[in-house]
Formats: sequence, structure tokens, C-alpha cells
Amino acid sequence: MLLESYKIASHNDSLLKGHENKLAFTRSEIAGTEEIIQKLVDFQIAIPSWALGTGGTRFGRFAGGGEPRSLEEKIEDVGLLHALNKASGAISLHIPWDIPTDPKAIRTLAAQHGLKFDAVNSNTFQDQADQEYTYKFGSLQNVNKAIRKQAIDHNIEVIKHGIELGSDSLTVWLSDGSCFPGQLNFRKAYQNTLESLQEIYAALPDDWKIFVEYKAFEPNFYSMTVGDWGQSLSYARKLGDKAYTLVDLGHHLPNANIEQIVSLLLMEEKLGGFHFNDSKYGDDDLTAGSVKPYQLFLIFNELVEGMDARGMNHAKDLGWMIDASHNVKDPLEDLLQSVEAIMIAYAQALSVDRKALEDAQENNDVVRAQEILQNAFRTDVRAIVAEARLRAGAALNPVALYRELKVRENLIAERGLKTVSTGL
Ligand code: LRH
Ligand code: MN
Repeated sequence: MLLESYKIASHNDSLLKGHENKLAFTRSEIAGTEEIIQKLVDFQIAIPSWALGTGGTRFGRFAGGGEPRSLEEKIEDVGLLHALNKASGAISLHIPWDIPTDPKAIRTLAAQHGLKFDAVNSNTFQDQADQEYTYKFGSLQNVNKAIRKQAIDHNIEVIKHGIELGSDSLTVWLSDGSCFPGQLNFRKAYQNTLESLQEIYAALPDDWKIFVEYKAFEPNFYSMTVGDWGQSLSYARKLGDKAYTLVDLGHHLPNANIEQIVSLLLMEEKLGGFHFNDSKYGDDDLTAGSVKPYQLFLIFNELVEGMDARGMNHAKDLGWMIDASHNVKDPLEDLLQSVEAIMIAYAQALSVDRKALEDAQENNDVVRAQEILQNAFRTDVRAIVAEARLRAGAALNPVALYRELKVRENLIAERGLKTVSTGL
């Protein structure tokens, strides 16, 4: 569904007065508002192609209607999100859920919507109908060399799809592991996985990156062969300069200090990117910032501190991606909310008085340090996030405009109630 700019303009006109008042107040509260707004305009978050339909669990899936039936319709939906917030300028594909049959046409369609292709994702956690060997007991770790080769070949095929689309990175998430003590020789599983990743690494174009995504549990429930940041870092170091770790916020054991993990991986120059979402228990894939917004702020606080310490380009030097699954919300509204929450956390982190914080830390003034951080977290930055959208030609309130335009109703009218989108 194409969104005409005049509809955005009239929406913004109706909200402009209130917005300008809030922005004026926020300017009086935060130093360097102009620099922050420019950084927000440049900051783009990739949308997962597998999260444009209704997700489900083993207990059930309740379709919301109007879901994209093809890669083309997925690109249209991400294009609509990008038109509404001008902060979703990329789509991350998952192969084979989204095989681009005509890459040239797909690239053209994406470009028409102002979209690039972020990391491509391989899938050796499901068996495809035409597959010779099963991944029941793992893929790159598998005791059977032929099965490892099948998985390696798939990843190399995914790289080829990515090259045709102009992507420059591959995300490898392995469901490999074990469900019971004694089932797996950890040493051999690690070695098989490393050797397999080395064959995939060798197939990477010079300017590409490979992201090794770790996960503490599920679908294996005793061990995961890439189970935490340390194991992912271990593989990434052994693979080489093009290999990095990928932090999915939902892939940690309860109470893990993710912001400290992020700080360390940045220092190690092995942090590749993120899968943003939120969770209360496991890999719940909920809306970013919907359960632990302070944690999301603390993660961006470490990102700003660590990236500035290395002179990194905030917008370009890391992979910013969402990975979510929507069981009860409209997928597009949920994604708009996730992008908003990420932008708010980033803006709050940019508004931290770094000099004062460093001074407090150097003087062990714990109370002052906390006051400085919590002041930033408790400062309402929504007006400057909205101002960044306004300057980029997007909507002041994307979710409100999405509803005003009855987008879901139109998609259901166009696509039907029962359409199912490939993905989770
Ligand atoms: C695994 C994961 C991974 C994707 C999948 C869709 O939990 O986070 O990033 O491949 O979700
Ligand atoms: Mn993920």
C-alpha cells in the first residue's frame, strides 16, 4: 500500500502546534538537541522479513488478516513502515522463507520504497521438503560430515542470494545443541561447528561480514553449541576479521547483564550487531522496550560510550535489526512501536551528560552517577524523536496515522483474512 506524502503532511499539520510546544520544552531540558536530532535522522533499523505476519507458539496461532503472501508484499509492508517513520530503511531476509526468484526486480521494488537489504539469514534449524538429510541432531555440529556439508552449502547459497540483492552480511543462528546430558560431545560439536563456519567464512566476499548469533536455550534445552557471548566470541576470533558476534536481546539467561556484555564485545571489536526485542522470561520476541525499557536504555548508553571511545559511526558501523514475533498485536503496529522504543533509548543515551558521568565515576560518586543516568532515562525525548521524523518527511505519530488510514483494513480487503506470511 503506497502512502502519499500529502496524507503525511495533513496528519503532521494537525499535530504541529502541540509538537512544537513539546519540542521547545525539550530543547530547554537537553543540551545538544540539534546533534541528537541529526543522529536520529541517520539511524536506520532493519525490519525482519519473518515478522510481517502473525507469529504463534506451539499452543496456537491467531491470524490477524491481510498478511503478506509474497516477498514483494513483504517489501511493500516494510516500505509502508519506512514511509511512516523514515527509520526502517532496510529489510533483513530469511532463506528459504524469502527466496528472491527475480533478484533484479526485487532490488528495484525495494529501491522504489527506499529500502536496502540488511543481513541475510540462513536456516538450518528446519528441514525443507526437498532436503536429503535432516537437521534433527544439528547442522554444522552434526556428527555426520554429509549433513555438515549440506548445511555449509546452504549458507553459501544464502550468501549468493545476498550478493544479488546488495546485502553485505550473513547472520548464522544455529539451533544446534543437545537436550540431554551425554547426548553430545561438546568438544567435537565445537570443532565441527568451527570447521564448518570456516568453510562458510571462506565463501564470504571481501567486504562482507558474518554475524554469529548466540542463544542460551531453545529449541535445545540442555546445551546450545553457540550458547552465549563467550562461545560466539570464541568462534568469531578464530574465524577472522570478517566475523562478529550478534546480540539478540532475548537470547540470554535470566538476569544476564546484557549492557556489560555489549560493552565488552565492543571493546573486543567483535560486536557485529543486534536483534532488538524484549522478553520477561525466555526468547519471547516481544516489542522492544515493552518490558525492560531501562535495560534497552542502558544498552544504548554502553553503545554510545563504547562507539564514541572508538570513533565509530553510530549509523553505519553496527547491524541494527529487529527480531520479533507478534502473537496478539498487528505486526506492523508492533514494529512501529519497536522502532520508536529503540529511537527513544538511543536519544536518551545521546542526552547523557558524559563529562559529568565520567567525573562522578572517577570520584566514586555513586549517587551522582545514578542521578545523571536516570535523569537521561526520565527525560521525555519523544518530541526530538518525532522532530527527526518530521525532518525526514515522515509522520509525527506513525501508529496514529497507520490507524487513521485504516491500513490493516485495506490490507485485509486486498489480501484477505486468511493469508499466511512465511516466517515464524
Ligand atoms: C532464533 C532467532 C534467529 C532467527 C530466528 C527467526 O531464536 O532469533 O535470529 O533466525 O529467531
Ligand atoms: Mn534473532
